[in-house]
This record gives sequence, structure tokens and C-alpha cells, in this order.
Amino acid sequence: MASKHQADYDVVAIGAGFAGLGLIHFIREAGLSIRVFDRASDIGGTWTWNRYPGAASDSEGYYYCLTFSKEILQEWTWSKRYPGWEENHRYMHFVADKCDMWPNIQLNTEIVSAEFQESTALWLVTTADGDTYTCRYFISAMGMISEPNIPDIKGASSFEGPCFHSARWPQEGLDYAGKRVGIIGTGATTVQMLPVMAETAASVTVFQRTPNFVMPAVQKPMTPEWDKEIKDNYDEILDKCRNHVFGMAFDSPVGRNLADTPPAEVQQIFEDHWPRGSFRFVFETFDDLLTNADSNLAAAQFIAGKNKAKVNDPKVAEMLTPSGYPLFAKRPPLDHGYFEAYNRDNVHLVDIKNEEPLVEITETGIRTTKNDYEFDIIILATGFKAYTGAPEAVAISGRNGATLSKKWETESASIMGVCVADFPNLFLITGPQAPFANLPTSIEQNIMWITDCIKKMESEGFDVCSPKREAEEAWVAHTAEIHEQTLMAQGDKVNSWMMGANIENKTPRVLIYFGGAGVYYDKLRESVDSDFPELEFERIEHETSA
Ligand code: NA7
Repeated sequence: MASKHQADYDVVAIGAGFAGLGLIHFIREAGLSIRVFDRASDIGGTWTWNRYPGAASDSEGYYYCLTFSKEILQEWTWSKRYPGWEENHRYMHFVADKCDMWPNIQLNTEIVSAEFQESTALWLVTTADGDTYTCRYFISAMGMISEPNIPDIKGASSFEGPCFHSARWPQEGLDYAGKRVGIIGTGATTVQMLPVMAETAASVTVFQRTPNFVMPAVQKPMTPEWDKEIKDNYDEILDKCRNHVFGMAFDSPVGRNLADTPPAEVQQIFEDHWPRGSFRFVFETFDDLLTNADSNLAAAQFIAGKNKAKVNDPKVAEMLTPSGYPLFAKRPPLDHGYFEAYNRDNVHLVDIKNEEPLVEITETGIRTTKNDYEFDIIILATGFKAYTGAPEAVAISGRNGATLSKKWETESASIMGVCVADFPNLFLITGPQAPFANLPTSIEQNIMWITDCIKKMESEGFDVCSPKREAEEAWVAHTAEIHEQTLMAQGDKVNSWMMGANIENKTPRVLIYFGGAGVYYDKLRESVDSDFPELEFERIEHETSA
């Protein structure tokens, strides 16, 4: 009888963060074997690599988590509103222990290439040590903001002290107390890191190119009452995430546009919401802040005014004030004391865009066109190659020699961010042209679609699923059309990673589906319900055995 080509595993995935753990749950539940590889020495993904002081989720912890187990949702208690990396890490260990996931995880193992083999319809993956494994389905669970963007700064290797990217924080920790620290970049990472480091470092000097619209986080401890309220209402909370435009448990839309609201009332609504903290300020005030330029400007001015008032030195306050681009053209960070940190004597801000451009890194520090700054430690908080960077860094080759990096040279095309034409039996979790949303929500929705697809193939005896080119073209066109209608389309003006515009020598492109995460999750469901019209399913000839 005809027997299928044997694979080492049904599924091989790279990445043991939220996506890898979620996959282990769903794939095992489907009765299939899975191995998750990670080059890190521990599980945790983002929360293993980003160990910088102050690293925390900007989503509130009680919905920034995996939701497949109601038992875990009830058993795990967050200590605060925005858990830090240590707590996120502990949570992931709790999930892995509780669900006995460790046998499916292989750490300290970097996958360097993956190749689709036409004759067997298996993927062949190769590790850095030269070991090879075959699988029927190959999945990128590497995260959409995980591959560091390390700019080509002259002299970077000449610095005599530690100089590293913020997402390559020394795993053993870094003693920066009493040291002079230079930080390049002012994105969400630096906004979190600066206030904590400034407390014990001798000095922290921040090199800024573009100031951000920063909103208050308003960290607070979990209380027994709040914990009970969350656990009593988890179904409703998850339902909110499932339907929200950014996958968050927010009360929106609010049914009110700023454009139709009298100015005095607008200010009052902003004032009322500002102290509540989180991205709620954007989503629970007015529904037109990301689509109407005037409404956006009013919110932007309010935010800038509030932040400016926190900084004592008027010149520094001015330097920290963003202008010339809309709120959300860059991803706004959340504030845990960022602006107040600049009121300390040991914190300095250098404007490397308008006043003294960065020239080079020297043996002893950073040279600008005007000054030489001496440091003991330099941190490159310079962001990430979002969405495509991690899969591009692995040599992934599909049909007829197609590679992801070549395919995405000018346009980062996919079907709903989960699969790519020319790459059969390859799935991505939060790949390009998926929404930017509360990640665990999107991750689980993606995993459910992928698992349903695999289940169909297994139960109907298919060997290959090939994403259809016309379906990919349709998704690319749809995503671009929506993108154009939002103010985020101006991200190319300000190096936004949301358009890949932060990467030197790379053409800005549409990287994110902005039609709403809830709408997108519906589309994934519709695809399953209509038997995956985006994919072509095939059987191949199998060897005959006695
Ligand atoms: P971001 O938000 O991409 O910020 C990177 C920062 O690094 C930003 O201020 C950049 O300035 C700056 N940068 C990048 N390249 C250079 C060079 N060559 N010279 C000087 N400054 C540079 O990354 P984060 O790590 O802070 O946050 C990443 C996301 O992870 C965050 O949005 C969350 O979703 C989680 P620029 O703005 O381009 O002028």
C-alpha cells in the first residue's frame, strides 16, 4: 500500500515564546508531533532576550497571555498591571510546566536553514551544528519584533566596554551601577529603560533622532479585588480582545468622534482619560483619532502638552516634543517616568538629528559633530527588523529555489500574514501583513487557523498545501488599500518600523493590516469555514510498500 514519507516530526517550529508554547498546545491536541527549537537557553522569546531594566509589556498582563486553558487563566495571578520581563518569564515557565511542554522543546539550537523538498513534500531543517530534521509542516513562531536592527555605525566594534543591542542584553545581567551609560535611540525600549537605569548609573546620556508621542502607563499593583473581578469576567475580557481593533480588552468603539465633539468637551474627555493610562487613551476617548487628521492632531497636541509640562528644562522639554507627524505613525511608547528622568542631574539628552549628528563610536565613547562623550557602556536601543526580519534571517527556501528574503525584497507579501505563495506547508505566526495587535491574541488566532488547516490535510490525506498566488495578490492589495486610508501610512516620513522604514537601504512598505484585528480574526474564521479557499491542496505519489 502507499505509505507517506516519514518525517521526524509532523511540525517543526522555531521560537519558544508565546507562539511556540501555543503551538505545542494546539498541535498536540490535534494528535500530531511537534518540536519547537530555540537558539536561546530558555523559553520566553521576547522576554528572554529583552532583559533590560524596566522591560515590561505595554499590554495589561491579564490579557497579554495565552488563553487556551481556562484553568491557567484562573490559577495564574499577575502581580501588577504591566508585568516585567521576569514575571512574564515566570508565567511562561508556569505554562510549560503545567502543560508538560518541555519534552517538545529543544533549546540552545539555532535553525539556520529550511528547505522544502518537492519529491517528499517534507521540509528539511538544518541546525547551526549541522543536525537535520524533517517535518511535514514548518512554522515560524519567531515573533514579529525579534530580529535586532543594528545600524552600521562607524567604529562600533572599536568601543572598549560593553556595546550591545537592547534585545541582546547580557543573560547574566549587567552591572551598570556607578557607570556612565550611553543609549542610542528613544523608542519604547529606552522609554522603559531610562528611568530605571538613571536611578543607579553614574550618568545616562540619550542620543535622540526622533521624539515620540508617549502616553502614561500608570502602573499599579494587582489587588485581590481586581484579580477577582478579572477572573470572574474572563470570558467577557477575552471576547473584548477577540473583537477589538488592536486585540486589546478595551471598551471601544466608544461611538463618539472627536470631529463631532465641542472643543471644551474634547479637552474634558482627554483630561478624564489621561490618568487612566495605557493605550486606552487612544481607543476609549474617540473613534476617529487614527483616521481623521484634525482629530489626531488634537490628541497629539494634548499628549505633547502634558509631557512637556513634566520636564523642568524648557530646552530639553522642547527637544522631547514630537512634531511633524501624526500620533501612531510611530508606535507610541508607554511612560513609567521617562520625562521626569530628564529632570535628574545625571541624565542628558543629545539631539543627533538637528544639533549634533552622530559621527562614530570610538574606543571610549560616542563622537558627534560637536562633542566626544565618554562611556563605560553603550546600548544600541535601535529597534527591530519588524515582521520579516526573523524569517529572513533563516535561509528558508520554498518551491523552485524561492527564498523569503528575495521574495520580500520590495514588497512583504503574504496571505493574512500566515502563509506565502511559493512556500508550501510553511506557516507564519504574525507574519507580514497581519495586524499589529496585542500579540498573544493574534498568535492564538493564527495558531487556530494553522492547526485547522493541518487537521484538514491530515484527515483528508493531503500532502501539500500551496498558497494561491491570486489570493496573495488580493490580500496585498486589500491591505494596501486600507493602509492608505489611515494616518499610519505616514510612517515612512519618520522611520517607522511599522512600515519597515527604520531599516537602512530598505524600501518602506505596507507591513501591517490595519483593517482591525477583530475583522482580521473573522476573516481567518471565514477561511476555515469555507475550507481554505486561499490554498490549493495536493496529494503526491508515494512509494509503494508491501
Ligand atoms: P524603536 O521603537 O524602533 O526605536 C528605535 C530607536 O532607535 C528610535 O528612536 C530610532 O530613531 C533609533 N535609531 C535607529 N537607528 C538609529 C541610528 N542609526 N542612529 C540613531 N538612532 C537610531 O525600537 P524599540 O526597541 O524602542 O521598540 C521596539 C518595539 O518593540 C516597540 O514599538 C514595541 O512594540 C516593542 P528614529 O525614530 O528612527 O529616528
